[in-house]
Amino acid sequence: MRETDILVVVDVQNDFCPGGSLAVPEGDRVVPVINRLAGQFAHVVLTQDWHTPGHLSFASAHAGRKPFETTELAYGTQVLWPDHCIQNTPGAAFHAGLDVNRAELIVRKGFRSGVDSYSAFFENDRKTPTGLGGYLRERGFKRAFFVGLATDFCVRYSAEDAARLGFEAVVIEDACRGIGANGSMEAALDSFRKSKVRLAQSSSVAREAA
Ligand code: VGL
Ligand code: ZN
Repeated sequence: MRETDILVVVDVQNDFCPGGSLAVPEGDRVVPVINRLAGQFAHVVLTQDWHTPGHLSFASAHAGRKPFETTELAYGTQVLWPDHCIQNTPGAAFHAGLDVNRAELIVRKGFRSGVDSYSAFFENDRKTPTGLGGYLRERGFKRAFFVGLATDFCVRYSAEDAARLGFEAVVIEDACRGIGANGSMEAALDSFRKSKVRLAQSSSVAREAA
């Protein structure tokens, strides 16, 4: 790949894999695909969902509410999730098979107790930056490839924000898996089509290099 390309590995954590509290179907299947891809990139960053106990995005923080229902918060509509990726718990750790050694940066997100953060670039208020945009710009990256979990939430919002910030954004479909809550998968694919996010397959990414 080019020197100005970077692979962004989104939330490949135990709680999003089978057996985890917010398991994405086949979530662990992305691991070998991502490890192979990582070897083709000169630069890799990881994101890590990193919530406080009792985080406002958890259904358990709202009396009488169940996971996957939605609620209105100050910054808009929020899906209520099972408790997941709580700081310093095994569920928040990266999947043991993920090759994290080459990662140059780990961006943690969702650590403010009152606001969720799907995107690697902005909190769900869509305004508060994580700093990743500045990091990528300052280091001269032009094109960001997104892989990981989940296609319809954190991968989606990360890729769309990258495009909005002026980076070329590519989602490598077979290196992602989705949650599929209330039509979220269809919404994501539709939204990728409308925004400037391109979809690719891992088998063709190496060939795109030059
Ligand atoms: C995610 C829901 C809640 C994700 C994180 O990584 O896609 N989804 N927290
Ligand atoms: Zn989360």
